[in-house]
Amino acid sequence: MVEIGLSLGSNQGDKIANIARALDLMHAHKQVTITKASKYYQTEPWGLKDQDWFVNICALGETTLSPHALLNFIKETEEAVGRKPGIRWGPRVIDIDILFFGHTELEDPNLTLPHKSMKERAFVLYPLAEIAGDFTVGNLTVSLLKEEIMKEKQDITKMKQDAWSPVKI
Ligand code: PH2
Ligand code: MG
Ligand code: MG
Repeated sequence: MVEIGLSLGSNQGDKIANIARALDLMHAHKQVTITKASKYYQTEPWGLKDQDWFVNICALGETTLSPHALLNFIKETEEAVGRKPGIRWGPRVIDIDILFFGHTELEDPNLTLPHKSMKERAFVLYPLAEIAGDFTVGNLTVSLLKEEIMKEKQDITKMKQDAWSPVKI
């Protein structure tokens, strides 16, 4: 078992339902357990500004899959939730990114671990700090990285909706 960290986001359709469906599908896989999800956050678009706001969360889990097998399963899950090919940083029904895979460091054309841009993204660090503040990326904790990014005043609002919670059947 390896501990994994995920970032999920949606800015099309029923954003919360899309994220919850993705978590349900991942949790239903025999070799994946989603152990904890953050609350939902309403976040301003990052990268490509002229699009609808996003809902983002982070989740923690465990898997016996390899990093690339997990990535393939994530692509299948995104398709099952309704993702269509689109432009980089553009609107999407669902996006699931692997933030970390234990402390594995890996870089190839399909996958970089830990996630390359997570330190620059408030929409990742706010929800991640809620559930994994003590996790270290490089030699810095997620809490500290969040403190740093807070200075940039990106618009991130925690929503009232209850967090997704795991029910394994
Ligand atoms: N995802 C992107 C590009 N920009 N902005 C926010 N707020 N949230 C996202 O999940 C997001 C984004 C591409 O993956
Ligand atoms: Mg992404
Ligand atoms: Mg992605």
